[in-house]
Amino acid sequence: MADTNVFPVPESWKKSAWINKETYHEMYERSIKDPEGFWSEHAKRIDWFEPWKTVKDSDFQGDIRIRWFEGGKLNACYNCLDRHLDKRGDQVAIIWEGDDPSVDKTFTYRQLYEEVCRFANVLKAQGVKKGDRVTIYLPMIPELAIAMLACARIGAIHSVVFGGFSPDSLADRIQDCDARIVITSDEGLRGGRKIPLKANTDEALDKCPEVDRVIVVRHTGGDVNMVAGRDLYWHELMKDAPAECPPETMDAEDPLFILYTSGSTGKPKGVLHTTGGYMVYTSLTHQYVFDYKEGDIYWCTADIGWITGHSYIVYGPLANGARSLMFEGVPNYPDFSRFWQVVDKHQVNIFYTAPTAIRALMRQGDEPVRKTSRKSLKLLGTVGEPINPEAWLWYYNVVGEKRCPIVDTWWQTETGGILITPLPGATDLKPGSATRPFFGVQPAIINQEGQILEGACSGYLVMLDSWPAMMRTVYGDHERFKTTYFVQYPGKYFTGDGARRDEDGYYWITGRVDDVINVSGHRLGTAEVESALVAHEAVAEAAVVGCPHDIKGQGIYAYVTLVSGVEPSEELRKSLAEWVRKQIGPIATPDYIQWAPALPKTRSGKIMRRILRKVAANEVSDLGDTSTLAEPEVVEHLIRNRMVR
Ligand code: 6R9
Repeated sequence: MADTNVFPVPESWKKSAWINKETYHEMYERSIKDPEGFWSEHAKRIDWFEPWKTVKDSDFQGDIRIRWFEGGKLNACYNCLDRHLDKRGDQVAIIWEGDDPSVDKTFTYRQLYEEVCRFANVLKAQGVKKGDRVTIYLPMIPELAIAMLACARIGAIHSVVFGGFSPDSLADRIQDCDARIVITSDEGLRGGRKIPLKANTDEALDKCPEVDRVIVVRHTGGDVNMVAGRDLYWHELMKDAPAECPPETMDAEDPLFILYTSGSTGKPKGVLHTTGGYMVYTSLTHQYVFDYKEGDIYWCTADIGWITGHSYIVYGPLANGARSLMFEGVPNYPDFSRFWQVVDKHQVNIFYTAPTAIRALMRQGDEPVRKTSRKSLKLLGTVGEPINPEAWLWYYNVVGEKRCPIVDTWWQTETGGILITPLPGATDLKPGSATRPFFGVQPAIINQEGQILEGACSGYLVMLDSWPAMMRTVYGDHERFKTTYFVQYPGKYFTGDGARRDEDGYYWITGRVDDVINVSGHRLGTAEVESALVAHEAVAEAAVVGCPHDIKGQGIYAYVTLVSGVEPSEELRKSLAEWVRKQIGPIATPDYIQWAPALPKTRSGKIMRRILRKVAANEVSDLGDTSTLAEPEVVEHLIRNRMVR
């Protein structure tokens, strides 16, 4: 595929940006040749109570050890708040825009500091100590950021669970990290609809008898059931809490948070991030990738329930003393202009969103965009999945009016921060390419045998060495960390993504090569959806694959074999979809359910997912090698009855 479109760095950006072409190359070289020197210099952007002893100690062989800035002492919350008080105590830290366009709120750094200290004291009064896990199940309201920072302040490990997850998913995540306290709200609000978070929590806690405290934020004021002796209201606890709370001294390698993410097998993994390297890396990338300058208004539309919100709504921006906008709502409420109305209302300069949102908005035509000004915008960003060039061009031409560079940032929950990305003053853009590695990042493309390929090539994306924000382990299961990321291709971190590198050394991410599907930028393991399906009494067997989807990027396509005696029907199809939605959450609702009297298997009994993917994608003329199929007629039946043509 020839790269017809190249968008060179605009002249003005070459001069004004933090990083230009020359500095990028110089700094990148140095970051690889002399990582110790490079990172010890850049680590100074963080305030340390005590300096580190070793910059980097990492080994991708054997037991896998990743340590950065060991011996250094710091506190993440102190870096996000306290250190800004002198210079910008009265400057806005968080701009909160509610679901309802008439509702918003701002917090200055001082106000945020006081709220966080109060809540840190509340947590302490509830017996939460350094190293304890705190599960946070909140909608996109300021209390979410406050709760995270309060945990960080006292050294507790937060585990934020996305508000769209079901009671079962919440229960799994509470149990896995053995949290004893949950923070939630009465309800969430999205697009005018209420989400019963407290009721979901109650249901989850039926399975989590260890949880003895629930703190409930009153947000919508909706009716909730408060369990005596267990449930307390946030506002009541905050009333008398002191607004001063000394930050706990943490080691660079002390855990900061756990965030669950889906993999190709089994239940979600608790990705563990630690303190020092994460803070250095997220703040550095936030500054350089978004070219953040003092005074800029920065808006990342992600939900804080995902890594993007952790790193680029909360920790990175606040460590930089930025003004970070937090949005409770959705792009199409009250109408399809909402994003751009919010941009105008708060004079947003930097806007970071997901391709799925761009595609959904593009479908509505240009008018909802054009009727807004957007003059404040100077930079656009995307994350979460590959962006198709058509959507990129629409974003560039219509939203950014050809004035704003787009940073297509590739990274993962595991990577903690952005790894492959343009820098707006340094990188000529190609629509659909995440372009080049950030400082200190050493990507490589390998073939199936694990050999590193040179020059223009395509294969699997791996990382050859660690970077400061990399995950350290799977919480409570280091073995799983090793086998998931380091065993298949020994000595390398395997990303699970396929990629191509072109003649200019630009990376083009082609999507997951494992059994993970990316639905609207949200990761889901096919195994999770399958186990939800087979838990239904009518289902004997199920296989789930991703299929192309115009807006979501990938949709969920399920093949279901019913237990004998159960007849397929439209009604059953609907109730299975509803069942999965209830088990995991709305994002996991299958788009297609095809009845499969049998699934295509090899003679050794392995489901041939490759074939199922082809049928789901309506690519039935070339199924590839089918010689190992046990019963070829099974495939013929599936093809005849496929749902997408
Ligand atoms: C940050 C985040 C990670 C997976 C990743 C890849 C896909 C993310 C992308 C992208 C192409 C980009 N992905 N950014 N693919 N271009 N710019 O999304 O983390 O939820 O863990 O998902 O998302 O497939 O492996 P996470």
